[in-house]
Amino acid sequence: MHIPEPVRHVLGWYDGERPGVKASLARLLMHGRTAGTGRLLVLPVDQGFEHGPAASFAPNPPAYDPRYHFELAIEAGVSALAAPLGFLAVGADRYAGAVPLILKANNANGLGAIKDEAVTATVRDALELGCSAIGYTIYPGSDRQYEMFEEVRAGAAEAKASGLAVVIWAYPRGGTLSHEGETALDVVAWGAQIAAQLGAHIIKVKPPTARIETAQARPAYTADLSRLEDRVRHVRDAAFAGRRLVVFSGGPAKDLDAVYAEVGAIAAGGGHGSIVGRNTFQRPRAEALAMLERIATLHIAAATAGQTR
Ligand code: FBP
Repeated sequence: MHIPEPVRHVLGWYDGERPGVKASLARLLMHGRTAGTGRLLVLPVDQGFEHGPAASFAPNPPAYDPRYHFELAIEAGVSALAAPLGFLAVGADRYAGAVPLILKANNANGLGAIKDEAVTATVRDALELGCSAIGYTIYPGSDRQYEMFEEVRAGAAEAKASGLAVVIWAYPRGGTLSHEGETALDVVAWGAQIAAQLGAHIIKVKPPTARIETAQARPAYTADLSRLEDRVRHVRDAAFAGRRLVVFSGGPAKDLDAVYAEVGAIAAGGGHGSIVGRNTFQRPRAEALAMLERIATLHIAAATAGQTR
């Protein structure tokens, strides 16, 4: 298969990494609608575990079935489907090879007060399911952050030794951090930096607001950061000057114009893609497919216009 220049360029950021890991990254970057552009579009479906089944799937009941998400991911042509072990195990055999998989190997739920995650799957599970990558969430700022960092570092090292790419969901929360502070620009950028330091190849963050949370960072933020695309560019810079793939999440379901405006700003700011769950699978299938197509188109257009780097 010919690997186009934008993908070779991205793979160059990971020089020194094992060939098997780079091949796994290439698999993600060469699959689906955004194939060859250096951008990613991921369908994450861990919300049943994290937010509960009814809150996640009742708006569109076919989505209770894990196979629904495999078929949505395949038909939409996303770069990868990301989900916990139980979910992936339902479809990995039947849909083997049809869409790259990311095993979400630690999980939390909203029932407890402590901001922590349990390790729920192993690197061996990921290999047996045929995954291209393994994913972990970190909660920078939480009272359990350092244990989480150690778990993720160990999991990432084992994954890389087995040729898997590593995705880190960087979600600052817990401890003394305010709710608004979780998505403050300096905090999101800090989370992205920590994920990069922990060895992530792909970093998943929430779109940052213009709020600056920490006193020590405030003097650094003198520019006008009222536009999301400029904030996205800053977060990308925080992840090793754009030398790590940074993708942005969708959040709770919102109206179509709001989704497209946000994705448009992410794409224009050089964000490397979108990872959008509830906004897609909580809508009827045809609407979800149309939405994913539009999101892909926005990223492809931005990449083609040379805004990737
Ligand atoms: P959504 O697009 O549905 O927000 O999914 C992206 C995601 O990262 C999921 O993987 C995860 O379950 C969810 O966001 C976490 O959301 P929250 O921060 O509200 O717990």
